[in-house]
Amino acid sequence: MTAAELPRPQGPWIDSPFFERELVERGLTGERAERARRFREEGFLLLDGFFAEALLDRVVAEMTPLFDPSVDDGPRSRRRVLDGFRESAAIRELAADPRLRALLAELYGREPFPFQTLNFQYGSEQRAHQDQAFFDSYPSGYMCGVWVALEEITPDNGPLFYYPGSHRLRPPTYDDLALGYRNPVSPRGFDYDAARLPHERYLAALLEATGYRRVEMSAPRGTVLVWAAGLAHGGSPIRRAGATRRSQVTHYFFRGTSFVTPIYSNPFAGDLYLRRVVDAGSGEVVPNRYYDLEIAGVAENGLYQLLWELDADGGDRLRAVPHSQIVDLSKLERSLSYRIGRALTAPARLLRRG
Ligand SMILES: O=C(O)CCC(=O)C(=O)O
Repeated sequence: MTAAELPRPQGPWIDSPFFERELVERGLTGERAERARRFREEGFLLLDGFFAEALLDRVVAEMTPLFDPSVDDGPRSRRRVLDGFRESAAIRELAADPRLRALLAELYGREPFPFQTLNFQYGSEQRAHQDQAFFDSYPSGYMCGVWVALEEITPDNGPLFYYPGSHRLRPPTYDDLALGYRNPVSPRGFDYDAARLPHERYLAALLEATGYRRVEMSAPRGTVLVWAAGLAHGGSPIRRAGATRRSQVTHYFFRGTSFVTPIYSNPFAGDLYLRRVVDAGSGEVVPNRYYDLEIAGVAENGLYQLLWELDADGGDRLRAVPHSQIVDLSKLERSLSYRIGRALTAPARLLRRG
């Protein structure tokens, strides 16, 4: 079979059933081939001494004033700072590091970009979860996390833990969790977080049933852990009260894909939670794409339905319509203007039918 005939299913090449052939065609040998094979099989990579000490020092100095000691937990609290890249050049520099992006580009075969940063002052103590339930792409799998130790991680300051190989467990969708349907235009409201806890409970049971090994990561300052979207991971308990555990997590998507939150979506009913994402390095909005089509209309994170359209020249277009624009017919039918309009146009409808 010639190279052109090699089947190329969509999705990261490291997950391809033709992985060994892909390695050859991409010219990856020796340590680079080994690295790709390890990442494919275990779902994570450890890199020592990847960043210069001076940059780690700057990140610590610039993140420290961004924590809010008056809030115990949340996006901007005593523990964590969400998207500190907006204020801090050092956080941005770490997130957009060109050597790191080159490594991710080699592993995934697409151009990565950082879209979210999380800086921690204390261990997160988060239960095991898979980022892929909350951040995935279409085609699936073009997402990863990069965790950097900004100080030494010991068994007592809330080390990160992960389950090697668990990236192969497909994260449960909302419907897999059998939580019942949700109507996004219902006045009863839409609880986005309804599946967070069930997801964690399901994953805990699944990890126990499948027997994956839990690894707690003690590591020197500067250690980098790259995790695949599906790798189950979380934060261990802080066993020494008050101990700090400074770290930065950067989440990456890859260009040329769409950015989705599967656990908020309902593919059967056509409800897709799409994300409007910004490249944390350049500040530029990165469009959602399906093949070579840019999906128009994703003005903010939210639930959308996708509509096919033709432009004036007969060209294909795909548009995301937010649920806020989807007409609530029951409300419309009750409105006085609708009923007057219907009454006025009734003779015309009768004539058409006749
Ligand atoms: O740093 C930690 O303890 C966990 C961070 C994490 O789970 C995440 O960012 O997805």
